[in-house]
Amino acid sequence: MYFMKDIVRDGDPVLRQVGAKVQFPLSDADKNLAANMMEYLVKSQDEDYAEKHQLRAGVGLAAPQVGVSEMMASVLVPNDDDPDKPLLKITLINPVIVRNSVQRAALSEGEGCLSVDKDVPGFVPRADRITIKYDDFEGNSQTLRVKGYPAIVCQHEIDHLNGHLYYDKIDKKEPFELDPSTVVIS
Ligand code: K2U
Ligand code: NI
Repeated sequence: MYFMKDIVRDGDPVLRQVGAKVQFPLSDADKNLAANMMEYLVKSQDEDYAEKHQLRAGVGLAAPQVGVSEMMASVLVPNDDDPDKPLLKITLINPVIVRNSVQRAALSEGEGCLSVDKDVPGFVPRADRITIKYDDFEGNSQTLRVKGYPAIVCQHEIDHLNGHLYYDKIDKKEPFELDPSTVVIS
């Protein structure tokens, strides 16, 4: 299980590296990495456990954020209507975004990051719909199409694998300026 002490913070060079491709068959270390990252997300969304262990809630966690410079990220987007059926629960291995919609989207509250302690205000414009090619645990290539909030989360995590942080995308001069066609997600 990871705790906040295990989360690498902004300034550590690992967050600015491009992760290494994950090799198959998966090593035991990579299987454990995937399990531990997803476990963090599950436990961080359990209010009692998160409070007891001082976990920041997360809907995504990328391997570089726990100091492993590899192309692997976990995503757990809860479904407010049915806690037992998350909107998206997936481990993305070697993910590549192969299609981006022209339509942009941004979260109305901006973004945060478990690896960035400071609050960086501003909109983070991203694609509203994406197609991701990734490898599953057996090394088979899979395709995932997501839109809206799950797409925002996947892009945030895939950015981590390529050494990018959310505030890189905030317009420094006009942080709250958005193209009028951008979908604002609350
Ligand atoms: O990668 C991380 O640091 C995890 C982020 C993921 C994130 C995705 C999209 C937009 C913002 C952040 C954490 O989940 S940040 C905390 C959080 C928790 C619940 C909902 C939104 C953000
Ligand atoms: Ni992050």
